[in-house]
Amino acid sequence: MPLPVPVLSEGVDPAWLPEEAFRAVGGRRVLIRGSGPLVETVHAEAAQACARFGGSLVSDDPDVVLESTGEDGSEAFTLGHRDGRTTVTASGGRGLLYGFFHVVRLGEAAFRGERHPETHRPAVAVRMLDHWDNVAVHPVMGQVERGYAGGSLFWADGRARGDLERVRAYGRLLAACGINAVAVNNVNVHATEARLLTDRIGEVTDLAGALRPYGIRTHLSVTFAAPMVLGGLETADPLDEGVRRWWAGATARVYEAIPDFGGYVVKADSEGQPGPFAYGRSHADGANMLAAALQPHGGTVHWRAFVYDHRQDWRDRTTDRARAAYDHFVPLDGAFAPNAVLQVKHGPMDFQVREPVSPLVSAMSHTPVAVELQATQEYTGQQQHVCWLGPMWSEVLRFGAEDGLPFEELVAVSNVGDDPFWTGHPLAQANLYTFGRLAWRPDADPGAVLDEWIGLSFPDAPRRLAGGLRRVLAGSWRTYEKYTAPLGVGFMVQPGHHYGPSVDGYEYSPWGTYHFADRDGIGVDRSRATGTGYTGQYTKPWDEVYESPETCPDELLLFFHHVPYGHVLKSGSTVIQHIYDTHFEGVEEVETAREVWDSLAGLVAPARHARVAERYEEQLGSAREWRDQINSYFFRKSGVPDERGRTIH
Ligand code: GCV
Repeated sequence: MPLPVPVLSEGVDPAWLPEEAFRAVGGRRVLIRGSGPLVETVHAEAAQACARFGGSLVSDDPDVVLESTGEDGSEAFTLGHRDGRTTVTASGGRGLLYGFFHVVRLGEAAFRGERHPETHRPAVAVRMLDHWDNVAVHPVMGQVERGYAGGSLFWADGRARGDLERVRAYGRLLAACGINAVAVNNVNVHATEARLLTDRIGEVTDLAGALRPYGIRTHLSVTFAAPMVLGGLETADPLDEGVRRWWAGATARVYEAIPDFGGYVVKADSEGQPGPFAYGRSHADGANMLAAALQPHGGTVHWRAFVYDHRQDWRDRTTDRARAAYDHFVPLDGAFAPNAVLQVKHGPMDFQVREPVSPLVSAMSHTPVAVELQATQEYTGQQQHVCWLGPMWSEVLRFGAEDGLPFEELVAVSNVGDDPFWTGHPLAQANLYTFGRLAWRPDADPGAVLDEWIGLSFPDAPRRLAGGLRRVLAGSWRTYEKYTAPLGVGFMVQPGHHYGPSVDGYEYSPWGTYHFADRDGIGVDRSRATGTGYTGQYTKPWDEVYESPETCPDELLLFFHHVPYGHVLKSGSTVIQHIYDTHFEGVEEVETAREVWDSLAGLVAPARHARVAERYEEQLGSAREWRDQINSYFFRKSGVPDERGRTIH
């Protein structure tokens, strides 16, 4: 018997799968052919849609045929429409599931006109969300580290949730946007969470069972020190035979419980997490030990490249955090096992609103690379501010992709929690959806993805609503960029929680994130000629483009160069005037967006409208704070007045 489609409890938002989204398929005669668990999921979906909209599951004369011809793991499907009949064919249940949701996305368009058979397949095989969820509430980081959407979806009251209906519904949402893997716990693995690998694996098994019917594989973050903290060994040295045996045994037991387990995610030698450096071993030694344990079972280790000195002396101008990941990992290219994937943050620092693409992404030609994006808005307004990240991610994913993608997999840090809107800010759902769709097709037009999200989440939206949603979301990333840290310099946030402005918050700290503003100028000199040499990590043409302030794109100028306030940008404005102008404009844009949102009252469900309206109040207050602190700071430092004479405090 297929499992029924998950039911949302009262008050939980259906996100991009409201019932109405199934109207077109549900009103038709649907024939399903094939067998296997994911075909059963499609069966349950189609049956529910038909029951709701008057169609039926039939054995002849269908309007739509959904056919799986085998039981392989391929995710591809072929869609066609001929002589009034729509066909979706796949060689296994996974492909059929994605084909079914594609038909849902197309709505009536799937059933009109002639459509030559077109095959759709994802550009990358693993499209994963990392949840930074703790099982036990952490005294500083709470239940979800950098989580802005309530508690964890997976963990409550110190254990895996008993009622997994919401987790099943989550799996369904993820499948409908193309995501196929989830890591269920934080990469900072604390004592309680470490045990998920061993005596608490049963809880992970339950979560995996809830996600599996929608084609989601479950992964686990593990601590490198597990052989010591869980196994009682005296060392976690990756070349020690006892340690290797311990991992092999622990991993075999995980696979007994979860035969399709995806593998491990590891943050090692990073921000205090244990790692191979303690034993004089390399990160390849560490990753390969885990890869060897996973290999017989078909699993993968995602080894994070976020390795840098977080105890830096701010007086030391020779150490550049931006260089760290490349410097650590490029010498190891070719040394990693085939099932060890290097997981690289998209920028060299840490998910700032504007960073160059990490040069490490395309430097590892003999190592599988996963690019890590951050859907949770740690530095981009914490789901209080509207900041749709589609255009930024699209720029990242297109960078260096002219002759094929320079990476093999995509990961995002999840922005979801147990909040009724899933993402705290209802409009932040668009980020999750966009990640899934761009992971499937990194060259997709993000604007088209946004329209798709609007179409699904607000079915039958009048033009004014669809237009309004587009207006408040489409430019929101650039708006956020305007009123926060300027020209790629980054940070300037309140230390610790990272919300709101504090220009010098990290300036004299050990974290390696400095702007070096003085009375004459601002920015970090990362040139080869006079700076830290970071520009030398890029290949042509970027090593040259970034090297000179004359060719460096304006939006990254202060990331790469220290320039006087009077430096003239390509836009024709000086740096200081640009800072003033963008900060005034950014706030004005939030004011306009808030008005647009207000004008949509009556067109959006009241609870959703109210939640967004509340957050606009917060966003506007915060944006004004950013504007005033940044403008005042730079006015006081530079003494240069605003040429338009606006109020600066
Ligand atoms: C999970 C940043 C965040 C940390 C996070 C870390 C990481 O430093 O502030 O909360 O830890 O990145 O990506 O590992």
